This record gives sequence, structure tokens and C-alpha cells, in this order.
Amino acid sequence: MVVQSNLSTLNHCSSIETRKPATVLDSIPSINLKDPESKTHIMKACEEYGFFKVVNHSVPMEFIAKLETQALEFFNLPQSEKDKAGPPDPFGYGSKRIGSNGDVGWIEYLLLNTNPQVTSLKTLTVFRENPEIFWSAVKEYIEAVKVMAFEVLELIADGLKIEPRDTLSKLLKDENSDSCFRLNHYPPCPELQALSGRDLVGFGEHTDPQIISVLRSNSTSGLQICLKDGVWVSVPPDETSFFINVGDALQVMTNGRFKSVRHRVLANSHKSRVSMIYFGGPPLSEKIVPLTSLMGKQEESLYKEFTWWEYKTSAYKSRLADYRLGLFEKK
Ligand code: GA4
Repeated sequence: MVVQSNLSTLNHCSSIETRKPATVLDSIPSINLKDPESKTHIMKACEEYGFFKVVNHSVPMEFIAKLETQALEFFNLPQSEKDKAGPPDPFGYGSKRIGSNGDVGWIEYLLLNTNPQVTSLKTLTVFRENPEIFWSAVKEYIEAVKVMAFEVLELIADGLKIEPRDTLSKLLKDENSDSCFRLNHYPPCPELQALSGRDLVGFGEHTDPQIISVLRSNSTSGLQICLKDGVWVSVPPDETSFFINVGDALQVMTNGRFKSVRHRVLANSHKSRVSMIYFGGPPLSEKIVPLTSLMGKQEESLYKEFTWWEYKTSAYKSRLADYRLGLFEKK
């Protein structure tokens, strides 16, 4: 009976699908930030996958571990306590519902703005009695990850021969950069075993709207990316490395040369997955257009002109799996 009722909860999640044999992506591009050739490898990875792994970075493991401990401490609180930091509008604590347009998943999360001035009082309740410990763990982690994101964007600028080399990174360095941060917890779902041959979606397929996203997870698998041919592959977890997603804004800025990567996360039956993602976005007023120096003589923009505010507003009205750039393509 218990299994029955739990199964119906899962069905209510309406996110169960038939499992196809999961191909594991062994060949995932791995960029060693200390390798002098890294810009060439990054270019290939952005063109082929819109996704890559970063190793040999300088984000201290200690920052990562501290934040993961804090995150788990929060997610282990009684539901009624966590709910005080919700609902996400869009910032705050959320459980099962993603965005405000009907998407659901086997997940709970905290969505924060990286700009403390935008952090609402409600979100601050997350930090409870120990605001300094939680907030300082979040801040030191984000600061270190941002430095790595700047480096990655500068290598991309080098690879694309864009000058100055901070053309992209300065959009994230800007004090008005519209960046956000997400802590995700995918609880284990033991009932999954009863659903033999089926998977439960933790976070449904989507592309990230921003410029780039930097993801770090614990050692629990679940992340999958969609290759150019439409095949979904599993990304082996690596708790000491970071994964970078090309976002929609970078696709537009490269006039489609880079593609934003479609990705999703599947729930695990026995292990909990924790991930932390920094989404680097430009200031709201920034025009998102192909970089002039990248455009060939006769080349035309594939997209209509729009600001990040316009794109973001439109994105927040969409469903997770929608092809959001479609509305902004020149027909
Ligand atoms: C996907 C990338 C980030 O997680 C996010 C998500 C946002 C949300 O969770 O509120 C969105 C999703 C994301 C894109 C479409 C809209 C908005 C949920 C959703 C259905 C924080 C973001 O910036 O866009």
C-alpha cells in the first residue's frame, strides 16, 4: 500500500518516462586550465557540445566542502522550517515545482541572487540562527567560482580572437551583472526500483538562458546532456571538477557558432545528489547581439535584437523544455 501511494506521488510528478539504455559519455571534453592549449580545446568543446569539464582549477576544495555541509544542513531541516524560506518568486526555497509555469521534478532547491542587495528578507530566513556561517560559505564559494568563470570566458574570447579579452567576462564582473546561484538537492527515491525500466526526472530538460553556468555536484550521477544528434548521454559525476554549460545568451553572441546545451537530471534510487550552480548573466540592460568581430563580411545576425531583460522576462514565462530562443530568431 505504501509503495502504491508513493508511486502515485511520483506519477503526480508527471515526470516519469521510459528508460533508454543510458550511454555514458566517456569522451567528455576535459579542460585543464593550466594547459597552454586550453583555449583551443575550449573552442572545440563549445562548438561540439556546448559543455565541458574543468580540471586543475583553483577553487579550494575546502570552500566546496563547507558549502555542501551547509546546504545539507538546510535540506535536512523539517519541511515546515524549509518552507519558511519559500516559495521561490523566483528566489527562495522550492520543492518539486520548478519555475511558475507548471514544471515539476524530484528536487528541492534554494535559488539565490548573487547580488546581496537583491536578496529578500524571506530568502534570508534560509540563513536562520547562523546567518554568518551560511552566507559566508555561499559568498566565498561564489567569489572563487566567479574568478574561474572569468578565466573560462577570457579563454573563450582568446579562442574566438575577440579583443579585448574581457569582452565577455566583464559582463559577469559588472556590479549589475544579473547572475544567480542555485543549490539543488535530489533526494533518493527508493520507489524507483519498483518502476523497473523507468526513470524519474529530477530536473527536466532545458537550456540555461544565461551566458555560462558553472556546475559542481557530489559523486551521485544523474546529469545528462543532449548531443547534436539528439542522443542523451550520462555525464559521470566528478566531485572535484566543474562542468560548464554554454547558455542561450552565448549562443546568440556567437551567432549560433556555440550552441547552448540541453541538459536534465534524473533521480537516483538510493543516493542523494547535491549540486551547486552559478549562472552568469549580463546586466539587465545589456543588448544581446552577435559580437561584431565574429561576424563575417556578409554574415547577418540569426537573431532579432533584444536586451537581457527582454530575454529573461520571456524565459520566465516559458516552460522548462521550451526552445526559448525561437521567439527571437529572424524568420
Ligand atoms: C533554467 C536555469 C536556471 O536554473 C534558472 C531556471 C528558472 C527557475 O528555476 O526559476 C527557470 C528556467 C531556468 C528557465 C525557464 C523558466 C525559468 C524555470 C522555468 C521554467 C534559475 C534560470 O535562470 O532559468
